[in-house]
Amino acid sequence: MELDELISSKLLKNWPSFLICLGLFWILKNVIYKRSRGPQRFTLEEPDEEVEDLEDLEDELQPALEEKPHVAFVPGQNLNPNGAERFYQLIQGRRSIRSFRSDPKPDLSVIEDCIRAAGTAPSGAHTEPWTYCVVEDAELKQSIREIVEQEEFINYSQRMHQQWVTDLRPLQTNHVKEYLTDAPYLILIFKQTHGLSKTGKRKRHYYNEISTSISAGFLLCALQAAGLSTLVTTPLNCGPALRSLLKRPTNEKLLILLPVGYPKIDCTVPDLERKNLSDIMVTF
Ligand code: IYR
Repeated sequence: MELDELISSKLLKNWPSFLICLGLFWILKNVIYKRSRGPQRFTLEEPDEEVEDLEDLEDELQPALEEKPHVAFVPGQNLNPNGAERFYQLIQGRRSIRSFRSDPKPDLSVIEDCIRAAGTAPSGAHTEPWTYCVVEDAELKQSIREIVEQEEFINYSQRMHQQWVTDLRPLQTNHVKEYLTDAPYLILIFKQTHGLSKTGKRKRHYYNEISTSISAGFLLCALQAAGLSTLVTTPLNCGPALRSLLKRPTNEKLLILLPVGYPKIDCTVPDLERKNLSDIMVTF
């Protein structure tokens, strides 16, 4: 019997073990390949311009905060029995607004108070890893609009999955973003992926995205309390260009962009319903 005939007859007889070996080889190959590529990322996610090198952080161990004795906690309005109900009444009236009046323009001091409130949010190891950029300048708003519309055109036509575009249809959105030049203020919220210590070395910023998102939530509540309207936008693929436009450092990554002001008189909103308490809350 020829050698190749011998191999093929053995393979044919032992085909179940051959298949098992092939399967094991395939699994092993995939595990090794996945490991070599590092963690998977959502393909539409913006690539970090700068890969964080954790080894390059502060080498001497230093607590993020000064080690001081704790102080007594003085409760504020914590005992208000109607507080939650009143807050619910206020916040349930909030809607995402996409059509803004250029005037009247709210006082900058009101925006400052809202951002002050946002700055009271809890953060990982109290690192406060956020930067709020407030844009009032018309030319700058125009440049922001151009960057966003250019990317959103590609997003809607190529990057976003057909299901995503379909899901957005009831909201009547598209790549044209008039609110970016109409709204009297744009607030660009950046998360800081790391900070700088007193000695100028990189300082770890724990849970910087969660912390900044919580802070942004506080801002939404404060704006609502101030009688202002806004829209949470997350302009896909615009982060680096907007960061350079505003000359922000590379440790700051754009998380959210909010147009802020008053709605146009004829402004409409989608006819949405909210989930019931029983749909969002489970009691044990
Ligand atoms: N960023 C786009 C698309 C968009 C995405 C989601 I998710 C929305 O809830 C709304 C819009 C835009 O702003 O048009």
